[in-house]
Amino acid sequence: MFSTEFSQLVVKLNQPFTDQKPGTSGLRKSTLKFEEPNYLESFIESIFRALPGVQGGVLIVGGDGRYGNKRAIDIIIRMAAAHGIQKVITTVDGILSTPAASNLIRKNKAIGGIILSASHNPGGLEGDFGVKLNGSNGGPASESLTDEIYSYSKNLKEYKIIKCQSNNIYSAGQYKLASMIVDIVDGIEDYLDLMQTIFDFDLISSYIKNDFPIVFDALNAVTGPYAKRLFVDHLGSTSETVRNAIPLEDFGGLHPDPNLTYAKDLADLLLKGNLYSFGAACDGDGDRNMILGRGCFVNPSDSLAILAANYDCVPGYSKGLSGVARSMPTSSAVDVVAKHLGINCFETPTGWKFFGNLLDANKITLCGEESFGTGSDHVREKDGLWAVLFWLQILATKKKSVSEILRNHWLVFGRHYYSRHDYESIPAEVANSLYSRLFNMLPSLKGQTFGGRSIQNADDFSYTDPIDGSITLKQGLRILLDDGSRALVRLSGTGTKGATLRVYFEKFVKSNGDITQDPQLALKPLIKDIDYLAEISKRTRMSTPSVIT
Ligand code: VG1
Ligand code: CO
Repeated sequence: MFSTEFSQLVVKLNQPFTDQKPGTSGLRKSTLKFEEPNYLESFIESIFRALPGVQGGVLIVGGDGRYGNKRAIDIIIRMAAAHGIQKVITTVDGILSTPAASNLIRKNKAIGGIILSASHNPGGLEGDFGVKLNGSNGGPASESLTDEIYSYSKNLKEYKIIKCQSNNIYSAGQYKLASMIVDIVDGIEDYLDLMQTIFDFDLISSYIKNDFPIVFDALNAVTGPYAKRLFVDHLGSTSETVRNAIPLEDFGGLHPDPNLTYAKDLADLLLKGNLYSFGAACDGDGDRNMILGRGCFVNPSDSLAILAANYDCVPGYSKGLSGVARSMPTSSAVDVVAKHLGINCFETPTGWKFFGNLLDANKITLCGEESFGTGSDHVREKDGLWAVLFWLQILATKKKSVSEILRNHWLVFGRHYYSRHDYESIPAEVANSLYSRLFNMLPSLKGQTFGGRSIQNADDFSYTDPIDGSITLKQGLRILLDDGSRALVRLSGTGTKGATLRVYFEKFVKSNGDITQDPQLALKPLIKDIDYLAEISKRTRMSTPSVIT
């Protein structure tokens, strides 16, 4: 319980706050950095100065349960009260996934939400912490808002906070702090209610109870409590369905990034064992998803295309799709489906915020990224468990295995061989010089041979938002070949140790071609030539990437 005794404090700062990068909708740093005095407070103060509607507004706050989550919620609540927020809505134990936060913002007409997570980065004292800001539409803060936060943060001299005994309440109920209401809600049921408006829970339930065993790995992160309530309580699956179900401050040492490297135990269960017909995992904050079938892995780009192609299996989308979108590095598999459906397909820069305007304007219903992110207009974030339910709904309707669904898709639409190679934690100077060297080479590449084909164009991707006309430059280097194949190079914006170089490869094979190859083999000429051209292994001194998807 909050003490009734409190006073308002204005804390003076000795130095300005310069860590917030312009154009990024949050702050992601090492946990230790966030432990420094006034560090978190400085960023939160900048948010409260820039966010519209703070006086008398409603704010959603919660996080993925990593180390620092509860302390941060406490600080944000006390600062919110000092800034005239009317109500903060947070959740039992402070556990709130990113898509569930997006839902709460929209449902409660909040001015925005603060989500405490470094997403798929490891947690704990040796890991990372993060603060993500979402706006009133439920999506990641727009670039104009984050630029404003940045300009406040640079000149920050003080912050406001309520001083009172620390709050340790994390059970449901309403409390008062000064004149502000703190509403602690369950959080999970709101989200599952939304899922029930989209999917047919009865159909999925009877399917998975009857000889279609599934397994879900929460990687000791935020989705555990959601998944247990969903799969066990609502859908009637056995309690063993959810692995690593309790959110832990350090994720039990796991790296909560659902890919074949970091969710290897789950991948092995599906790829090597035969206990389960379907497997899935989500990341730290529950917005990413990985889908596996018995003996098969679904590439996220294919996953988006398959969801779009099978939209009519899902009651929530039975009226049809208004359009689809994918980030630039995501494969064009969904473009082919959009063409077939006669709807628009938009190509945006990396990052969910670029889908926001298209979703708000009802130009798209589904969207996704190659980085294990898929979502729809039901919220303004990618949504891990939603994607899992979408897959289960397709499987329960078609009564086919995951590998049959995949194969049938390629037989109809052709196959976009696709892979992403990540070189993690490389020295920033190495990454930057490699990148600028390749950038400088772009104009001379046209017409040259690459991966056995001719380079049709080579450029740095830029994007004009079709709704507000805003322009975003420098979104990744592209080598585009005359048969539609591509090799792309980007620097990650989410890593915290050194730099991460991402290299993406795509090659299309028609439905009557060889659709059964191993992607690394099918893409070998492209992989070999980008290494030669950009001197990746030579400059990074890494003979293989850290993660291959
Ligand atoms: C990565 C992914 C990108 C995703 C972003 C945030 O960014 O590539 O597709 O939108 O993470 O995901 P980058 O700059 O490291 O490539 V999450 O799960 O942090 O909300
Ligand atoms: Co995430």
